[in-house]
Formats: sequence, structure tokens, C-alpha cells
Amino acid sequence: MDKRSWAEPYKIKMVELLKMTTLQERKAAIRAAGFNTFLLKSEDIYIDLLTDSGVGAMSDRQWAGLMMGDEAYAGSRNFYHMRDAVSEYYSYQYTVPTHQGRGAENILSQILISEGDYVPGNMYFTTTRLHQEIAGGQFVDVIIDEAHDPDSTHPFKGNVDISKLDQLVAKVGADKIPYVCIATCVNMAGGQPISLHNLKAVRDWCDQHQVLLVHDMTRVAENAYFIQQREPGYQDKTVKEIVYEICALTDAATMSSKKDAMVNIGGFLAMNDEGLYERACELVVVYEGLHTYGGMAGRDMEALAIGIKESVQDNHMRARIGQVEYLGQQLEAASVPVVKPFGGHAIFLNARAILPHIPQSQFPAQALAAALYVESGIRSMERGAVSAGRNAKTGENFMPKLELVRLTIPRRVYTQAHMDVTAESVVRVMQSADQVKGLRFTYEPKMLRFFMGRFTEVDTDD
Ligand code: PLI
Repeated sequence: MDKRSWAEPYKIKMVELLKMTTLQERKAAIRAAGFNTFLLKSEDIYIDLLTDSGVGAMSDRQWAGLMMGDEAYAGSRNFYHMRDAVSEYYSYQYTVPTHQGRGAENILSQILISEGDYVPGNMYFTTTRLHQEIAGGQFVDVIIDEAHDPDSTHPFKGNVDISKLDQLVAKVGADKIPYVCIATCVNMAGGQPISLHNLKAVRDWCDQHQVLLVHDMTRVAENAYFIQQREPGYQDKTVKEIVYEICALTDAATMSSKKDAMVNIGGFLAMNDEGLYERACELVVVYEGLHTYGGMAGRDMEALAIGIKESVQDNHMRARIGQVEYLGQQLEAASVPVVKPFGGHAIFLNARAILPHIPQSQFPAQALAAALYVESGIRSMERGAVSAGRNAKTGENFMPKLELVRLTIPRRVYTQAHMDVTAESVVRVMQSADQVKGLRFTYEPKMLRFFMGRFTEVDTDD
């Protein structure tokens, strides 16, 4: 075992200067943004931990790749590089580019889901579930119970509870289940991995019931790193080998390349079945673009082909997860309640525990994210009742057990000192937690309300 610390396997060649704001400016900015960090202007942010999506730092090789863009409408050479990288590192034979992950989800859902179907998955993701619903399906959560417990230290909180799959099939029948959707490093559970042992059991279940297994592979390399670190029998395998093994267990995949693969934009749908590929090609031309670019520029496909290779390197992943763990350790040392084990792409603050005086109906995680911005200019994201939205059929608010604020670490962007400042700022917010007020909607979008919803503070005498 390498005893050295996780220092980055790269050095900085160019920097982006950041604007520093005053407390007064930040108070005005959060009000103008309706207490929604998605509605803040990026130039008003000091450390942007909103997401790890599309905000990674590309390598010099990726930037060089941009210059090799072949912007032909059809048959760009960069498409073939991307397709070959997908089959070499991710095992899938056919690739359909899309503008980002949700473009792939749309196409897959339209092809495979019929009205009245059920789609089991290891916890929902916002856009994934919405596309399933738009296609007439209903998402069913089959993740293990530990995933909903912020204090459980289960090493694989992304695992599926096979008995929940059995219960579903007993209730609705296998012909109402077009596929099981498995995310690697489950985002909404706190960036928690699924084990290969469990994934193999899901594969067997799918074979037994003749149901397809679809992989949301947005953060597969991070999941592979956790398997290498935690799952017996995988310590001597490389991240690259584990990534391939995970993918090869599944039939098809949707990918948001903006995360693991460190490009600013892009995604794809990948599969091994030729018939499914043909149907995806028919739809991609309707929604995205020709099947050899699907909403991506040639240069972006080139950067993606290079990013895929960089993302599965052990030393990259060790530093990536090392930095996330470092932030988690700083927070834990200061007794901040965070989801354990630490996630792959983010540290999740337990907003219920930090703001116990705010009921979930007043969105404590949303309020905490706003307060953190005001304190220090750090932008984070609500992942609780606001993100969970309403039941599409009954209109009732979902009240998830996890009411979290996500401090998401972009890849190769921030330094250890930025992580220190982040931890210090969270601690300062905690010290005056009783000053933070609950929120209510002043504008609630019908779909994906967390993106553009607006709020106002609830006064205690309201
Ligand atoms: O943002 P897209 O359309 O490229 O990808 C959608 C998407 C699908 N699956 C998962 C697990 C995601 O995390 C995801 C996007 N996540 C975002 C934007 C995030 O901030 O987590």
C-alpha cells in the first residue's frame, strides 16, 4: 500500500481569477436569487461546489484534442475515437452521442418504457425519474434501507435489496418491468457505491426474469475506486479493470460525460444489442442530431475520448477521492454532521441535524445552502425535499429521509486550501445555526422545481 498522501498527479498551467464579494453583496445576491443557489450568478461565487457536472478542469491533452475537432456533419473522425474509447474502457459495442446525460435518458426511456410500466432503481435521480415518468413509467426504489440513513456506515450504500425486486415482480409481473436501472456511485444517496458482488446478484436476477439491466454510469470510475478500496478480492485490480467489469455486467448505459470523463458538455447512450442501437439511432436524429454527433461538437467528442482514458487512471482517482475525503475529515473533526461514508464526488451535510429548528416542510437543506453562500460565497446544492419534488400521480410532496446539502467537488479544480476555507465556513454557519430561517416557495415550477424555484424566508410569526 502506498503510504504517501494523495497529492494531485498534475500541476497547474493556467488559473481563473475569482471575484471576492462582501457580506452585504452576498445578502443582496441570495435575495435576488430567491434563496436558490441555482439562480445566483457565477461571478458572485467564490468557491463553486454546486456540482461536479461540466465543471472539471480539462488536461492539456484534452485541450489539444479540441484543436483536432472534425466538425463534419456526418462521420466525424472524433466520433469514431469516442466510440472506440467507449468500447475499450466501458465494454459497450454501440455508442449514440447525446448533448448530455438526460438526452440519453430521454431516448432510452422512450424506447423501452410503455404506459403502466415500473422501473426499479437504486434510488431515484431527478432527470432520470422524470424521463421515466414522461414515458409512462413509474420509478420504484429498490436500494437497501441503509442508503436512506445518513448515519449508516455501510460500505456499499448503493446496493440493491434483491428482496425489493422480488416483491415488485410478485406484485406487477416481469412483463411490466422493462429494465432495472442501476446507478454507480448513487448521487442522491450521497455518492455511495454499489459492490460488484451485489451488481452480479442483480445481473442474475435480471437474467432469471428476462429483464434488461441498464447502467447509469455517470460516476462509474469513482464507484470502481471504492470497490478497489473496500471490496474483498479487488485490491490488486486497477480502476480501469474494475470499470470494465462493472460495465460488462450490464446491457446498456446512459452517461453524462460531464462528470467522470471531465468534459464541459456531452453524454451518450451505449449498448450491445444491435436492435436497440438501431432504435436509438432513429430517435437521436429527432431530438439530438445525426447519430455520429448527437448534439456534440466534434472537438468535444475528441476531448471526451481522451477524458475517458484519464478518468480510469488509479493515480487520478486516488487524488480525486482523496480530496473529497480530506474535506469530509475536516468537517468531521469539527463535529459537523455529514453523510458517512464520504461520497465519491461530494460531501453531504445533514441539514436536519444542523438546523433541527426548521421542519422539513420549510426546506432546511435549501435554507442551509443559502446561508452558506451568505457566509462565505461558497455555492452548494440542496438535495432534499425540494429536489425530491412531488408525486406525479397524487401531487403530494415527497418528504425524503435524506435532507442534505451537497458540497460537490469539481475534478482537478480546487486546492486543499479551498477545502479548508469550505470547512471553516460550514462551521461558522453551524455556530449561528439558530439564526437561519425556514423557506417557503414563492414560485414552484411543475417539473424539476429545484432548478428554478424561488423562495422567501418564513418569519417565526408567520
Ligand atoms: O446533467 P446531465 O443531463 O448530463 O446528466 C443527468 C444525470 C444523470 N444521472 C446522474 C446520476 C446524474 O448525476 C446526472 C446529472 N447530475 C448533475 C447535473 C449533478 O449536479 O449531480
